[in-house]
Amino acid sequence: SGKIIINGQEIEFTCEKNILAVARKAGIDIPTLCYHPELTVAGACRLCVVEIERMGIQASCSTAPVDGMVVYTNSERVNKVRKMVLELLLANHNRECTTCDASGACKLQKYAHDYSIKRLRYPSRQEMAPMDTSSLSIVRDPNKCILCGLCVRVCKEKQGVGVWDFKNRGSRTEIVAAMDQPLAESACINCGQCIAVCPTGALTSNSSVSEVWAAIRDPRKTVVCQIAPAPRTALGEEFGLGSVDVTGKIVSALRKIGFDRVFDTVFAADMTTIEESNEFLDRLAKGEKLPIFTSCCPGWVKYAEQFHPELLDNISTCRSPQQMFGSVLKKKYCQELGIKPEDMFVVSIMPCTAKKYEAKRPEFTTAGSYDVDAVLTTVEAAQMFREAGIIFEQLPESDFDEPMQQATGSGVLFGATGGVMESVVRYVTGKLLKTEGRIDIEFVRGMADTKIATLNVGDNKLTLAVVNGLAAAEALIEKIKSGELEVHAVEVMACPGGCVGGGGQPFQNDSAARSARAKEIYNIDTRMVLHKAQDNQDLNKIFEKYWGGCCNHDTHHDLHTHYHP
Ligand code: HC0
Ligand code: SF4
Repeated sequence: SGKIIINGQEIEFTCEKNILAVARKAGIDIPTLCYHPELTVAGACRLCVVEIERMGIQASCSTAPVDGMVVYTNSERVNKVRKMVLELLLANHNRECTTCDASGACKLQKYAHDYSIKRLRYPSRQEMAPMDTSSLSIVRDPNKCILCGLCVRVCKEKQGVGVWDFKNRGSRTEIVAAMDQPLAESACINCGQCIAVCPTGALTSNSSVSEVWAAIRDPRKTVVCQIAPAPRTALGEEFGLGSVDVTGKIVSALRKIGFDRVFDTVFAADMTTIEESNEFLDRLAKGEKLPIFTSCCPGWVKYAEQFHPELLDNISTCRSPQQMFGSVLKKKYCQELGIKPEDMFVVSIMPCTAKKYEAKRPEFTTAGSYDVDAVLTTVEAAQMFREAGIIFEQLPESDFDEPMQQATGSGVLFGATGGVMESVVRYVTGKLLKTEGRIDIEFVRGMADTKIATLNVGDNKLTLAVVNGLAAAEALIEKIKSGELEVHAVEVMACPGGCVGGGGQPFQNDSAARSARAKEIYNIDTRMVLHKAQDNQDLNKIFEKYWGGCCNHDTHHDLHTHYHP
């Protein structure tokens, strides 16, 4: 600890690792492209340079504060270097901002404005390299890559997957997917965390917007939408409303743009809670296939298929809420409406790019038609609303459609890390101990990447673990396999903070944004009337009407699946 002087202002530092963090703490921003507070420091882009007395120009991300240091963040020399860095990057960049999905969210675009870059002294790049559109989830445009390496680091450090890497050196340096293959052929789990950290439009979601417009405009199609838990506290950010609950406005907007029915994925999350909790209780009674792992994150499921085939029997056979709802709509609700599965077009709004991949898994079809036809990310949904001229901020709130209208707070919790576990615990305690009302399970909450606790539920002493980020999941799996840790159930979500931090959520997708979204998820739960899945009366009626009850042979057929290595 000590004090440094930044721009004449004395600032104390304690545990900050670099000058950049000290400055930002004091309310002085320094531009960065290759820096991310949650990843290792690369010091590659040189945009964060500052001038330090007796040390000259230094990168503030990789220079530690030393007591007595005198730093200038905005001197003439500093700005000259920054402008040159920006000009060099722009010279080698496809600058078609008007057609770029990242326009408005791009840091290179922002800094070019901030630093008044008007005319480039360097010729612009002539040859364009082909885009990689092979993946259902992620599109990569190499012409917009600035080689910051954040995608390389997030995939390696947070997910332990390591799909992206540098190739060649010097001016021929590029970033490629493993073995220089198309992304779809790699071990990519589709989580989109590389999109979330990419400062430019080099990585974006594989948009389903035009496909959805086409279905809405097709008179033969009944278009149905479901909305996941996490987008409801993030979509408002796209319209300047902050991380507040905008569920009712999203429903209104979807009706306005032409959806025939609008449902809540939370209804299906309650369904998942009931099916999965009973599967868990059954395995506990038999003492088999424990610990049970959750199955709702398709990033995690693909990771397990590729790297832990020995665990596939432990993963819950439940389909994710997205796919349970798709199955209900295409197998049952279609019949009720008297239409064929191929004449219904099911769209889901998800915080997630991996859900695009999940929807196209061959397991999840009905009579040759996908149970979920298209997945829009939160960002893509907002784009459609803007395109339709909807003034989102001013929309009134609407309710979801019947007969699958009710939802419980526990289902909403699915959107934050720990939420699936909390829902299961609420269901199990409600069932075994006949408890009424809401029970909050505090240990599962919060943004730590690993949370473990032992709870007494009736005669059962249950050790439960919640992880987010697959590197954290990998560490936990190693402890379980070595016998160091004995657990009964594990919730795994690939993204930091769970789905609130998904790869399809608005920028800035940083820890502050994730915490704000998660906080509102818990606020929604407290405001709702029902808090455990078994209290959802619409759901109980649907279970009765379609399958003669829950957790039986027929629900197993329609709502569960099997995973293969
Ligand atoms: Fe999630 Fe889900 S909670 S995975 O994070 O389980 O995407 O929001 O929709 O399916 O419900 C994502 C979010 C979902 C599903 C639910 C689960
Ligand atoms: Fe998708 Fe959620 Fe899994 Fe991230 S944690 S990959 S948003 S399901």
